[in-house]
Amino acid sequence: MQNSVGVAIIGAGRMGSEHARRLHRRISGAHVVAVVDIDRSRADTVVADIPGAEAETDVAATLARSDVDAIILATPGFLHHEVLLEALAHDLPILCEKPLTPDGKSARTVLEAEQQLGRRRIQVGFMRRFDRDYRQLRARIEGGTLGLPLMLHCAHRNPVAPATFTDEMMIHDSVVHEFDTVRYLCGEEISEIQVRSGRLTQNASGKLRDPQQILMKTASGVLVDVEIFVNAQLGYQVTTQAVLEQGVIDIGGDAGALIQQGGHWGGGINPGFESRFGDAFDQEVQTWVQNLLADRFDGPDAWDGYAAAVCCEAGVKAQHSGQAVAVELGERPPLYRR
Ligand code: ISE
Repeated sequence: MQNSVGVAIIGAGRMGSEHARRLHRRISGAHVVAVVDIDRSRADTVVADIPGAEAETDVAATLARSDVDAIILATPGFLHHEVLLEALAHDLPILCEKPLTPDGKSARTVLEAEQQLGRRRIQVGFMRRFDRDYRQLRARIEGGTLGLPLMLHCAHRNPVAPATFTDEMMIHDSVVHEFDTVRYLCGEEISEIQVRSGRLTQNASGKLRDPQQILMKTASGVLVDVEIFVNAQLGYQVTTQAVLEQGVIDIGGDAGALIQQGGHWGGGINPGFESRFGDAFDQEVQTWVQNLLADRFDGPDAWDGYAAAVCCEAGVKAQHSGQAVAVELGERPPLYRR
């Protein structure tokens, strides 16, 4: 690869257009060569601000272009499978927005295709792994000075969910992040998932059960609870409290300026994930590009995407049954052992 990676962005929606702008304005060592969307006008709008980038509507033709060195896949998750297989057939590096695919079976076929290449080409967009707070918490847990982790209390609040948001999307779109962060923080797999709901907010539309509580257990017995509340009104908040044998660590509080004015004091709450995790997204994409230029791989890989997909399937089953559902991953293939 030369000294600048030519990237095609597949999908010109909320995440795809964010990534295109990010690559163009803030990331060094890469340039956007194409933005693909079945809706040409959306691709046109994104490339309008990016000199040299072209709008495309055909994924297969774009993947075959000689100036495309790598792709960022930002279409909805249910469209990922086919594009992943096609991009792997071209041996292209892929930064795949979460989820890898919506279920364990399709994720397995992606793992198999990647194993045939003999090297890891897919990084999954679990951006929280690039957030300073999460990194510090993991380093503290790994360092062991506070003893072993016993419990994690997590809150994941969105200001408001679209009217089309469903119970299943609470798991696939939102809690998928906690499935990954729990694995990342604890350094082990999740073995069991249960979902409860109680009093529901009147601010959710349709049949959505909001909020919900997700309970998990890891292989060694760490207990995890997650409040997922997608119409929390107050803003965007993602927090974790880790309880260890010798102490407690909190991350994710909004730590901006504290303002005192007119008989009040207070600060701001992030409005959305773009601002809350903006630095983490930049870090994620910049690290991916640097690794591509250096021909290395380091980041959440397809196994992490597969594990999260299996957890999502178990989570949706648990939503329906109300019972604890076991997570069965099978053996981790050698390509993904660290
Ligand atoms: C969205 O897709 C995200 O990835 C956000 O991080 C999450 O908070 C939100 O619930 C999802 O819909």
